[in-house]
Amino acid sequence: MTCRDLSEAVEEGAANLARERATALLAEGVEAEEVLRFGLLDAMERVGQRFKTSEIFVPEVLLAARAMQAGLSVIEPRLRRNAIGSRGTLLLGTVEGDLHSLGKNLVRIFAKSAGFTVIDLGVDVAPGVFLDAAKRHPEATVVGMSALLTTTMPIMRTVIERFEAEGLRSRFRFIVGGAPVSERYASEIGADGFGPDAATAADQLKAWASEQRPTAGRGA
Ligand code: B1M
Repeated sequence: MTCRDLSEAVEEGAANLARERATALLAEGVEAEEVLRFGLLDAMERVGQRFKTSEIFVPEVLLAARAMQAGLSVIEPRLRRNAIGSRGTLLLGTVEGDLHSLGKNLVRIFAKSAGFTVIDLGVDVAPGVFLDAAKRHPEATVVGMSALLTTTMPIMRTVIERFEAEGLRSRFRFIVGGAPVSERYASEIGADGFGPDAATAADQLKAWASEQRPTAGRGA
């Protein structure tokens, strides 16, 4: 069994097979991070390319996403193995109008393994829902937003603006990510951090958690 076998199962949208192959790879001693990278993420990369060139369509992409999620659920406990006590609370969601969940789910897994409590608000999360969650969870200090569509990226700015308008901006740090999002865009919309991938996002969270929070010069 190789990661390539798993990757093919994901690409074909065979969820049960993906689950079986991910389980077999772990049983053979392959590291969960390797399974993630070469068995799951590579497959979705190819699926994206084939979707772009109209070789496959939404139903096939959806099946592949389900198969990836099946594989992810197998490796998740291994990725979380090193989790320690809570380092803080993250409010996480894919922004309004956007149904892409896999990247957001990966951020959840990596943040949890880094010791954070994650309030996962799901996908298609309206700015008001982020705000309500901020009010309901006074312990939360970070908001993480994922966007996969160029049309939904601007919602991330709206969320930050709404937090500013409600006087909540200074309590939070904002981290954003998703395939079309760049460091430059993150900075343009006033986010504090950008995650090119979920592991780097978790590193950023850890760095923030170990810092003394600045109290001046950061928004309302
Ligand atoms: Co959609 N889709 N999709 N899709 N889809 C893309 C994003 C697209 C690039 C495909 C393409 O054309 N090549 C394209 C967007 C083009 C654009 O905006 N310019 C696209 C489109 C057009 C659409 C629809 C409009 C298609 C249609 O209906 N005609 C539609 C929109 C629906 C909606 O959201 N309203 C749609 C639907 C879907 C499915 C539902 C079928 C399915 C999603 C299923 C699901 O998520 N449960 C789907 C999928 C799977 C994809 C592709 C193929 C794969 C995305 C993915 O999950 N990648 C994608 C092509 C691509 O991205 N190459 C595509 C794996 C995932 C782990 O990566 O989410 O990028 P990603 O996360 C990465 C990093 O970005 C980062 O960490 C992860 C790696 O560790 N990251 C963060 C992500 N969020 C982060 C947050 C952080 C930090 C890092 O901090 C908080």
